[in-house]
Amino acid sequence: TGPSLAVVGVTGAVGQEFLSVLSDRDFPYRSIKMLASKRSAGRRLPFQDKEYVIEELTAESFNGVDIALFSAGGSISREFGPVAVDKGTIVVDNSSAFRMDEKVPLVIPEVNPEAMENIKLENGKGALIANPNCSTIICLVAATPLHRRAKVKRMVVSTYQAASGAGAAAMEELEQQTREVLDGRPPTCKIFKQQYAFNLFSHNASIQLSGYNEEEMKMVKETKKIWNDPDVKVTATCIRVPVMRAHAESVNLQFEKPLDEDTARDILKNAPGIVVIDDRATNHFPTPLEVSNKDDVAVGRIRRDLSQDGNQGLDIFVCGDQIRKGAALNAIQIAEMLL
Ligand code: 2RA
Repeated sequence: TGPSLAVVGVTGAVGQEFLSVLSDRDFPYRSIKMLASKRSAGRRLPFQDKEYVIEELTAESFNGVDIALFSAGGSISREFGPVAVDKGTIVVDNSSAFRMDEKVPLVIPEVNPEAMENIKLENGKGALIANPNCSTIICLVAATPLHRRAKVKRMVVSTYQAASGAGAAAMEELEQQTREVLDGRPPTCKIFKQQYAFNLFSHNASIQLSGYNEEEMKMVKETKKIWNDPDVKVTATCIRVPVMRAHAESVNLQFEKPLDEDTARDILKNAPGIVVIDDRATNHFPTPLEVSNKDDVAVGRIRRDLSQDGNQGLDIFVCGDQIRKGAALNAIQIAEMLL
């Protein structure tokens, strides 16, 4: 029983995390196909109690596939996503290719499950569902419960993004550079063209005419779509920091209605997908290491924004695993909603 699955981009950091999450959550698939580029085809891949052979991704790969999890970059999603949909497959796409397409639901299961309510496996019709950008997911898992209570008028986000967002190679290079720098050797800078170890820099996404980079504009546009609120004011500054696999984000929220910090803390403590780490006495707050390889987004530093009148504003600090909740877990939670 259960759907037939395909994992597209299975050798990448997110592809590998798809497999971990499918196992951890005992996802009830009846069959699974491991798909990757020609370069990886033929490699053996142990998974659960079987050994699979990685297959080259082709149009025929989706024959008989119920759900395909894509994380192989935007061009692969643009080329093969519609092909899979035409074969009756429901595609959950981790790339940015279709996120702003108004016909494509952009879904965080804890936040806007209603966006995909018309997509059903039993219809036998293909469909495409987009996974939001990792920094958007991590921010909105924390901000939405507060938004639902007091309606966010303006959100200011500063992100501290991990190497994993740029892929496994960036994680390897961060480790290599750190060793080189500590040994007094020149750092290898192939991925970001600048030293990453013991440094931080503006996110590597391209800068637009507005002066914002694409990563920042994803936060702005995806928030408006996910909250179905084109008028909410959002601005973001995205920074790459020398951390392996979890993003950290400082989030300032201005509300339409007053929301005091104790009420906010209670809301967050009872919200899905969140753990509150907010201990002022011991200065214990969320850290990337503490959330790495975990499902929950950690929220702390919950405090009234003293630059605003009354209880109209709140500052919080959020950490979340970029590969897990930021990508693979969110996509598989979407797939679980189809069961
Ligand atoms: C990053 N959000 O962290 C991107 C990954 N998709 O670079």
